[in-house]
Amino acid sequence: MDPKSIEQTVFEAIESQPVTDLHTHCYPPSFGAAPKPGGLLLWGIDELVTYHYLIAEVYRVVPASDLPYDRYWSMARCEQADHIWKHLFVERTPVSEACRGVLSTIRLLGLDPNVKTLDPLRKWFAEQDPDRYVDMVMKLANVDSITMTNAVFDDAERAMWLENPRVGDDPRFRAVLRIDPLLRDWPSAARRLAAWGYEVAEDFTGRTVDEVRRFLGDWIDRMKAIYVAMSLPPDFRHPDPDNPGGDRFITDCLMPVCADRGLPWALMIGSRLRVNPALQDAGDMSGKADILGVVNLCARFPDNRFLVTMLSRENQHELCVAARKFGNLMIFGCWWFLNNPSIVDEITRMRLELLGTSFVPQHSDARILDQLVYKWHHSRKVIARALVDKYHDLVATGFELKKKHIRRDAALLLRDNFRSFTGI
Ligand code: HDL
Ligand code: ZN
Repeated sequence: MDPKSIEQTVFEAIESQPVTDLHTHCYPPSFGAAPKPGGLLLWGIDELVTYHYLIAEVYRVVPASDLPYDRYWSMARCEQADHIWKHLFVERTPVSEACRGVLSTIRLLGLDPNVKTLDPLRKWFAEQDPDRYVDMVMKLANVDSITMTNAVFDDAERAMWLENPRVGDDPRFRAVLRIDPLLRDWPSAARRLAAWGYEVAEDFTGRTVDEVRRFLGDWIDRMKAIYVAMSLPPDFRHPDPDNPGGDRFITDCLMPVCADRGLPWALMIGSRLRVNPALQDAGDMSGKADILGVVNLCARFPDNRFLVTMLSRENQHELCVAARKFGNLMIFGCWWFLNNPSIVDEITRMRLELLGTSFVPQHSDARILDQLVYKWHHSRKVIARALVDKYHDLVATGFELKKKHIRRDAALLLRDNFRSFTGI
């Protein structure tokens, strides 16, 4: 292949390859769509502009001394959006990744990113039907399947599943059983399972093991979950002598159920929650974790599969090295505070050099449906650029790179590695 044609072939392959997005917080309209109170499908310009990343950023410009947090939280969504638009997009240059993302989405939808107020954009969104808008966004983002995050310990979402077990039956979406409290706070989680009718005791007496397994099986089946997920703090360890209940849960319940069903366990490690509680979802931060927890799990449970992403930039190289040691470990994404072009570039190049094409370079983590448009538009460009340089290095060895190789690699990285690791 002529080196000059590598760049064009790579960008074409990456742009045209449909993505299976392995981790988002998006929902189909069956879960209720904003602005319906309690609707879980968040979409449209006011949700996009008030995404919690932007709340954190606007509070750097207009401090709580000028706008008390509770005053902000009492504002209507459109008032919050107007406040953010004014201070981050009009009175300052929207150069941050979260700001740029909003503008990319507006432009790619064919709208004007230079409006001084949001009203013209609100008018266009008001004409959209949420269900058709899901199709429009998936087409623009070239995403063939959206993987949800279904938090069974969230009372509102659990009620929706209990009321209508088919609520997740939208072919554009796949479900994931999200169970953070079972490790983050086993005693409280055990009490809730007992309240839901499972014979579970905090000290694992009686039928606890069987009943926790029944709980997991009931919800994996109800949701048709394609994996089980947790976000874990930087101090996550396994084994963890300070969390004997959590260790028992992993060893006697979660691992046997996942192995029996062939489901991976996704660990998202490094989120230190609510360091600034007044910022609510915007108040979490990252922390460096100990990779040994991942290494011990992969070694102790060879029949289980682990999807792992870590939040600290400082953990990324050792996570790559751990993936070289365990075929049952699939590392994925540039999560949350790592989803910035400069860091996605660094991590992707390192992963290509250490793992070849045996990893999943990105997920969107979209919380607002419209974000799929910018998160994938931005990520594809960075991933393509890294691949171009790696292919140039490869061709310099005399290897005869062909277009079919590039297309195959794009499919592996953006869809097939995840699909084959989860068996979907
Ligand atoms: O725990 C998670 O899944 C994280 O992705 C959080 O939802 C986080 O608030 C987020 O939105 N990250 O992008
Ligand atoms: Zn997430």
